[in-house]
Amino acid sequence: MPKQIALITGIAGQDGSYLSELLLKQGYEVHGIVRRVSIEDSDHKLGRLSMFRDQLHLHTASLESYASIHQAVEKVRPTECYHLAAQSFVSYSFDDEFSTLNTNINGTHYLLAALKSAVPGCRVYFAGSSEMFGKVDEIPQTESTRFRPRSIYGISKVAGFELTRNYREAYGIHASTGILFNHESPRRGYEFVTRKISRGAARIAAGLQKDLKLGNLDAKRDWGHAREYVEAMWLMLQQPQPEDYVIATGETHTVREFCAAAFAWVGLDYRDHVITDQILFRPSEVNVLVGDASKARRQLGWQPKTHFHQLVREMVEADCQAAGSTSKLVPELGVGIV
Ligand code: F7E
Repeated sequence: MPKQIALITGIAGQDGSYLSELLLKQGYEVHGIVRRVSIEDSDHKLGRLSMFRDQLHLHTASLESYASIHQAVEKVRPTECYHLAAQSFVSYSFDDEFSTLNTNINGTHYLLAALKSAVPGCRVYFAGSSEMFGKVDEIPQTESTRFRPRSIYGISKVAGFELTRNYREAYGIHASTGILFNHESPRRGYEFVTRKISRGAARIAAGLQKDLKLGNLDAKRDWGHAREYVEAMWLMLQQPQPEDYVIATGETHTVREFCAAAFAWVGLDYRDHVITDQILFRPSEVNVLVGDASKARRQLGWQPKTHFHQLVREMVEADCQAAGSTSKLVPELGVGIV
């Protein structure tokens, strides 16, 4: 069998790090595109890759430059390409609409065009998002649910989805989109709500901070484990035909429930520490997301394994270790108080 060569954009992120590990284990030659600033500040920006960095091939390129993307693709000549890089923080997309659209839409277009020109046989994964569903038409959401995005980020992902579909239909590229619902882990960035909560609970328990400021506690999300979601990405590219798949747990919980569970693991009641701040509410919110991953189960043989409470526990325990506090493991509180 010819050597499998993977190219990952966004390799330094949560998903990129789990995906690299998975592909290295399977014997792939793994290449990643990173920004120049990441190399310059590698201890900090490439921290998630530190355990296996010597096994990776990193290339500097910018999603804002077609020339640099084309050059990287031409040099690596991948057999599989995973496009994970994006401005992925929804809140920020309200503050800087133009750069979010520019990076997320043009970046995807540049990559698809470069692959088509240099390695048209390369299989491509595009990281879609449940944010594309926005003001949802139906519950749960499936591959045929209408997209009604409620943020510039969601709009940029719908455009990326359509670009991917168009390259598949017009040029015969093996390109698939994973419509991934929220996926978390101890490697999640601190700006996302789950990590903000797990870290906040751990630091409060360690006496390092008193309160935690959050926005909308009533938003509902379908939270799974990122390590399992990258397996679905890989499975999509092993299929004979390129298609789009919803990847989700099928369970939804409020941000408030996440708080209750996380604080309970450190023996605290979130109501004594969580403060809501209007500034952290979004101008337009996605109120409820819950996905139906039956197609992925049927066609890819993929299904989620980590339950909500296990995920919360794993995140809180990791942050407790970092903060020097101990998880007191009192799940009953977390399940009970909301
Ligand atoms: O917010 C609410 C917030 O920023 C979740 C990204 O990976 O998943 C992620 O997008 C919910 C929202 O993730 C705070 O209003 C309350 O309702 O963790 P988040 P997200 O916006 O759902 C999708 C699938 C992606 O594709 C995205 O790239 O939590 N919330 N208080 C808060 N959110 C944040 N960040 N901070 C708060 O203080």
